[in-house]
Amino acid sequence: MSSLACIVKSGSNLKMRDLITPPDPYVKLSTAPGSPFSTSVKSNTVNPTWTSGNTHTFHPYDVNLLVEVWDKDILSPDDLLGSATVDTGTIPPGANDMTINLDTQGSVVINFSYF
Ligand SMILES: [Ca+2]
Repeated sequence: MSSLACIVKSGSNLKMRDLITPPDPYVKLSTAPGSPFSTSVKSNTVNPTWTSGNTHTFHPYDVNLLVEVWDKDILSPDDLLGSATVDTGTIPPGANDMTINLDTQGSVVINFSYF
């Protein structure tokens, strides 16, 4: 059984929850059999880029990978900015950057590689 490495690279045009304050986004990845993983938090941006704290390996059985983008908040619960589902069975072999459109607005780029 192969493993699937996921590197969350960036987000683009993420949803603003109000007109003034950009979100503090982080990306959460989860599969039904596996433990969820969250990237580090980026402050005050709708176009985050991750260079660390952004890599996780799953052991999928052709499962759906749930991709969620959350806004970190200090004084209230975090808010969901958008989500998408990726069928890991459709990811081709090799290292692939995939642009994943969220159900609200914006997208995230994740590099997937089976090994
Ligand atoms: Ca926030």
